[in-house]
Amino acid sequence: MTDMHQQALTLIENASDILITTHTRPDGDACGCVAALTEALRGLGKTVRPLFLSPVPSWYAFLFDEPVPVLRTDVQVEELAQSPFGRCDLILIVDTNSYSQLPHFEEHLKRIDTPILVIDHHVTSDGLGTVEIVDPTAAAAGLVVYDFFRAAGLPITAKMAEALFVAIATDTGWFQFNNTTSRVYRCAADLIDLGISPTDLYDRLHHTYSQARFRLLVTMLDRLELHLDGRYAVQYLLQEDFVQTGAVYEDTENFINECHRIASVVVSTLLVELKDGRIRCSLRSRGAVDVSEIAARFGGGGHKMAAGTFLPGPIDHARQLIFHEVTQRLP
Ligand SMILES: [Mn+2]
Repeated sequence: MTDMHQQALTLIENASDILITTHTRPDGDACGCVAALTEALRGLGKTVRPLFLSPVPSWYAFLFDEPVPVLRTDVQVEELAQSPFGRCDLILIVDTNSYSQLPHFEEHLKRIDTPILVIDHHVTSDGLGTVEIVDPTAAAAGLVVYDFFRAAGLPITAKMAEALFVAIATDTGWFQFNNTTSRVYRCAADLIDLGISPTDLYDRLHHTYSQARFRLLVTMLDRLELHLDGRYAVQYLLQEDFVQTGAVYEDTENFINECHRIASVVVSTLLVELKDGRIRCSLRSRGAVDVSEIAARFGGGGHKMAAGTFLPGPIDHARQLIFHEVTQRLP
């Protein structure tokens, strides 16, 4: 066990009531890690209170025994300290280490002096943790969590294995992205040996679109623009698209990857107009361009191949901002 793992375990052993949270707009890695850690720490006899900062996509709900409370929907930020969440003596933050990824919860964090354990795989960091297990070489936070469970000798139940598999499979694009190392496959193989079915999980996550979600995808694809000799793909969704299709923001997860079926596409963006008028910008790269640099220019972050940020609206303005950055990097 590394020093880092030992310190994390000591922090957990000394706690009795643990709040677990993750970044806003939780993806499969975030949801899987929260589910696996919740189960693991309950197995150690701890009171564990998972909390999401924005709604969980419906297709990840099966990972949780009961609905997980969402900040500002089920509990207000000002009420957190007086609520049962205020009783926690350890806060566990997984799959991020940045204030910008913890909107509103950030205010709570800055008011309290509860110890914080961070488990993450991002390079971008505000150093939030009292103790941090951060491994930027890991393809998913799920891998970092898995290594911690193994190092600490914590048993991995079938339910935890399922959650970790979802975490690892989604952050590697179901073993397609170039972060899919032998370490990823070894971990996945071990999780399969613990009794999970990758086929069942794939069906559950990828063949369960609502009609509204599929119509939203069609709208986005219909608007695809290719620039710079087809190397840069631009896609966008407006608020009216959500109204017309009946889809919700969470439905856009993974939409950006669709255009990478086109051989010429090196960089892509998906711009989504939010209810407050801001634009959520997601970026993907096939490697020649480090999109985390582009996101960082606007206060966002991520990885070389996948990053995101918020931009001021309207959509056309946001398109120009990103186009300018991409042009400079894709001469
Ligand atoms: Mn992740």
